[in-house]
Amino acid sequence: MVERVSAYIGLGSNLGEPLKQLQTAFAALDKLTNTRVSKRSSFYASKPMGPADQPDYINAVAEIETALAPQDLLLAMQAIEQLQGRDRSGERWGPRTLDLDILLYAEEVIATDSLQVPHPGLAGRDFVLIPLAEIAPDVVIPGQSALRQLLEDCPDHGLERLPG
Ligand code: A4P
Ligand code: MG
Repeated sequence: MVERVSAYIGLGSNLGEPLKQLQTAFAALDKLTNTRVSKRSSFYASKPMGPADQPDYINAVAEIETALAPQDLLLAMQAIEQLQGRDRSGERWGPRTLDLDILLYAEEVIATDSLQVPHPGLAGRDFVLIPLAEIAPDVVIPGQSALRQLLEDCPDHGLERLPG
């Protein structure tokens, strides 16, 4: 039995039927080698952070149990983004069919060119913090305040939890 750790993945989409994109991505994460999705948050509609002339986003967070090393997990997630039609040529923070971010990986702090964990955008994003708090209210975020505190300090992107 390979040792597994808990990691948290942020999912976001605002193109090509975002809800379907996220459902497909949850299933794809669950199929990765030595990985399973152990919890999934509700889906949330959110106003775009960044350029305002793009559709609203759907966001969610997954808890996974994985034996993949962080770099391998990143590559596997980029392959899922690719399969779901991700086009990386657009502007920063522009619209996308699927964005998968490693928010947390166990309690590790990673700072390489290609991977920073905890995800550097975590603290300022209610569309990440609120779904994360839904499935892991007491999770430890290395180097940062408690999740509750981050939520209090976070700007409002008009998050709306979708029913079901
Ligand atoms: N990378 C470094 N650390 C990580 C990590 N922890 N997880 C690197 C994933 N990737 C990480 O990412 C660029 C590079 O980040 C990768 O090559 C990887 O090596 P990307 O997915 O190619 O590009 P991106 O996502 O467009 O860039 P960026 O700056 O990460 O965008 P964000 O921060 O993900 O923001 N508004 C709402 N309401 N909801 C959203 O989900 N998302 C964005 C994108 C903008 N506005 C949004 C939302
Ligand atoms: Mg990204």
